[in-house]
Amino acid sequence: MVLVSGLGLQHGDADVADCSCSRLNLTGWWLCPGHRFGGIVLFSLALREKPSPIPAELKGKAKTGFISWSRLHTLTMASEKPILYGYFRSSCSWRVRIALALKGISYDLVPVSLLNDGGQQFSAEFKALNPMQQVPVLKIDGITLSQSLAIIQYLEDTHPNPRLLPQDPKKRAQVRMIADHIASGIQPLQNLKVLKQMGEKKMEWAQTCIASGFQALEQILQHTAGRYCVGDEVSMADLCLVPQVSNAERFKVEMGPYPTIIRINKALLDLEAFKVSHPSRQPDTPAELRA
Ligand SMILES: N[C@@H](CCC(=O)N[C@@H](CS)C(=O)NCC(=O)O)C(=O)O
Repeated sequence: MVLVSGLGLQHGDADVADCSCSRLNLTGWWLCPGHRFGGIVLFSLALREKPSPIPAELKGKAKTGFISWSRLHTLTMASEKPILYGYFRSSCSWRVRIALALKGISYDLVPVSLLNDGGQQFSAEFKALNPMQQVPVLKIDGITLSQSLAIIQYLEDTHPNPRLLPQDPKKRAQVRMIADHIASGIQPLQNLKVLKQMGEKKMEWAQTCIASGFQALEQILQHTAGRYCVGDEVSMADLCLVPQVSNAERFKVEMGPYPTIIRINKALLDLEAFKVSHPSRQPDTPAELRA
């Protein structure tokens, strides 16, 4: 018997349900919906062997069925630990680190220094992973994803707890609005690539972009915020807010005019997932910037 756990299976997963109809080489499986990751699968190595009896502790909770070798391969691929290619100070990498921490997904980190070696994001090896030459990149479940919001959305779809997008369509749209406000309307304007073009004016440019984005955001948050950006639940909007405030502080933006942003940021930084993912606590954080 081989025990494979943490596969991200969902109870009622159509793929898994279909497996029982497969006419290919079969192996036994059990699906336990109570498991933290949604399922435990136990494989028998013998072909066309009947599934072994369900252990007493899984009786009533587990299902039995069959699975094809090709599906077994897919599931086994899916069981590999995700790999995050990121940089300690990258705000977009931090968004993804917070999501991984909140959802309790362990991962391996491959640091990509945006400064060393003229920028490791420009290496041929990294360009093969992300032609856009930006972090973060997440290798997960046999696919390679870039774009932090797309990554977070995938994590949300595959690991729905805790929820980062509210179920209510209006709140959900507000979360996306704020996330896009930061991810499309502020961060790209003060990205490293742009700042390099600005030369000596980079500080002034970054301050102007962040300040104008924050002025608008402050007004928006006055309508949407509770304890956090949208109501009282942590959402994808909050995952964008905290790293952006950190950038604002780095570029010495005067934060006085944004009391709501300051309040929400402070509340979020008290949460463990935001602490462990903080740039001052990453494996690639230089000693002088460590908390
Ligand atoms: N829209 C992308 C933006 C990614 C991005 O701008 N990453 C920055 C770090 S936060 C980067 O890799 N910059 C490298 C460069 O400018 O050369 C996302 O959300 O992931």
